[in-house]
Amino acid sequence: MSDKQPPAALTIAGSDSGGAAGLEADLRTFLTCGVHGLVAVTAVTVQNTLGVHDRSDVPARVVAGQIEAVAADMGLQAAKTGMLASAEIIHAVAAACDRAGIGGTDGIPFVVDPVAASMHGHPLFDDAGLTALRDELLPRATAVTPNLDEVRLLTGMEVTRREHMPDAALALRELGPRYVLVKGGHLADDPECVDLLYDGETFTELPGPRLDTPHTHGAGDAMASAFTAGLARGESVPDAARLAKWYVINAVRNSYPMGAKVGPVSAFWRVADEDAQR
Ligand code: PXL
Repeated sequence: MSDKQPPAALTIAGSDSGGAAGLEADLRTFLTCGVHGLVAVTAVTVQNTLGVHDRSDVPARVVAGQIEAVAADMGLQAAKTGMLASAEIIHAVAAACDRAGIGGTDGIPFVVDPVAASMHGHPLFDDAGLTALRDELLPRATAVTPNLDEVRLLTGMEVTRREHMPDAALALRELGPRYVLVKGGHLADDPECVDLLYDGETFTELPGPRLDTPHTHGAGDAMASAFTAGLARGESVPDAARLAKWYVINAVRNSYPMGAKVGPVSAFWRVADEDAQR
């Protein structure tokens, strides 16, 4: 036994039976960033690389119960959201986070990844969910981490060039988060993959290469959970964002084919070769 307690982070997210995205990606990322993973499951998806075939949402009361139970007894240093499934679950998450001291000005750092659709385009919540996320979670967020589709859903702004990203960050910050991290991965014509961090005063670019692989399932989840892990370890928001960018570049660089379509990003590169056996 070790007396040393690792930092802990909570993911409030859905399960991906394919193990590429969702809470499975979050837990793997937390582990490989040295952080104990706590979970509040919001939904179970029936999923493979061909799509999301079915899903069952967890009752809102049970989602809130998981958050409060782990916060009350085990303690956590950061939290994140992924798939939130419905407006009802989002109301319950917001109330549970208030009770658990997650988010807000002096609360536990809280990363809101505004996951709106699966990578196959299946909605992971509806319009009421989007409104609830915008009105109830963004004002509590330490940071929000949208891709450009999510920027459009949240602000109505169409970002088609890197130069548009600062305006999108300004608009998102008006919705209440302390920091905005806009991800440039969806700018297919951009030769690089640059993300932008904004704190209300300063824009910080997080540079990265555009990697030539179709296998990117779970990249957004890996980035948001590495960011959350950095915060749980006590890093500043800009340092945690840089860690997340480094982590996701390596995760995509080491991604692998599986199934008929888009394969998962990797965490094997964080594990010793003899353990990973690949
Ligand atoms: O990558 C976003 C995401 C989050 N959570 C679940 C998902 C997906 C994408 O497929 O299935 C459960």
